[in-house]
Amino acid sequence: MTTSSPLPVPTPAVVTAPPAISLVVPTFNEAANIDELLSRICAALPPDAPGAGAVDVLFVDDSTDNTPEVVRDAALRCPIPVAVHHRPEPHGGLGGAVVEGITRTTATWIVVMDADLQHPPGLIPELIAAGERTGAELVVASRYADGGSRQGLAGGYRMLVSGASTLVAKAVFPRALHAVSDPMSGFFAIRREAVERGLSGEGLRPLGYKILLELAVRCRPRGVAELPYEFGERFAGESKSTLKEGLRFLRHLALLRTAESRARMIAFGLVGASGFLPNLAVLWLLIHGTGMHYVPAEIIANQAGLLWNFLIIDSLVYRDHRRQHRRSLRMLSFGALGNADLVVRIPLLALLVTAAGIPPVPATALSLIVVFALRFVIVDRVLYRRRQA
Ligand SMILES: Nc1nc2c(ncn2[C@@H]2O[C@H](COP(=O)(O)OP(=O)(O)O)[C@@H](O)[C@H]2O)c(=O)[nH]1
Ligand SMILES: [Mg+2]
Repeated sequence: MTTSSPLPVPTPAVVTAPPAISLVVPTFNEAANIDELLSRICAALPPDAPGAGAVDVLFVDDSTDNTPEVVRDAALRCPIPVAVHHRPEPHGGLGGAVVEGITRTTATWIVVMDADLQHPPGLIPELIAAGERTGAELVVASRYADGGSRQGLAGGYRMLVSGASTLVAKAVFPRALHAVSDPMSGFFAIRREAVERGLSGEGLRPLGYKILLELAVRCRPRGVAELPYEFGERFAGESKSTLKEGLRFLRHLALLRTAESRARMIAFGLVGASGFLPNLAVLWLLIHGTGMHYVPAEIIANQAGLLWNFLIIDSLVYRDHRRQHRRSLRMLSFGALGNADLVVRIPLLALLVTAAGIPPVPATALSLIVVFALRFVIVDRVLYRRRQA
């Protein structure tokens, strides 16, 4: 940089309150880690530091040991508010605990971290700063980003399982996890707006350990940032992760994946069914208004239904999956497919009218329903096939 560059024009000071942060810490028999964890959290987020925002900590506990008492005792010595919610029933395991914790907090930013100090509390201010700086709704502390490490994973077997499940998750959700190098991370910060989007959509139903996967897929955070970190050794106690967790993870993936296409199928069905109305209305007008024969009338009326379907499906259902950039070309492909079904529908219609004696308008309605199922399969599988990352 040269010294002759002009002085920057001072920007007017914008006074914004520092964002409030709620830490959500799931615990299962972590009594021996609580003191150390809280003292490191307080060192990382001193409440009296200049510009410090409000911070609170919520432990969501499913322990069978005295972890809740240890937390309450340590809270008395802690300068930031600390609460513990012991769940009578451990619904959804670790993931369920985190969701329950999130819904019990109110801060703008929610930070989720483990209690065993494998997640360094010193990184929390950087997670929030990265989110504020970039505007990202999700900031992931990543073992796989450049500069990160997973040396705290006990042994080659756990390393292999972690690496393999990361690859599988990214292959199953190439778009949702595109910017997330460590979707198995249990250490991240997420803005409340993003979580609320997930809660108000299909809801959050994590199974077991992979809560970030659940949030990244169901909340679709707008903007993701990552910070590398070193996944440390457990401070005390034992890992609760088991082989059963691995099987749960696969079930979780399958549930998330099918929930997504199920939702699309429902949206597609509703839009398609609503397209019957313009189709049948135009058909009725042509037959009864102009005396046109029902076959050419339906060929014309079909265009009205297709145009209606295309506009809604293209702008709402598949807006994030467009493979063809030009709208006119997408419309032509959609129209070609939509009219191709006339090859099946017109003979079917003629059969219904002439052989079964059904009047043209209800016969058309019936033919639309029959061909509708077929159309979904073709559009969903061919025209809007998911782009691979
Ligand atoms: N509330 C709750 N916390 C859990 C449960 N299982 C694990 N945890 C906590 O989740 C965090 C991560 O668990 P850990 O055993 O360290 O998993 P690992 O790091 O993958 O070996 C720790 O803080 C655990 O105490 C559970 O069923 N309920
Ligand atoms: Mg751990």
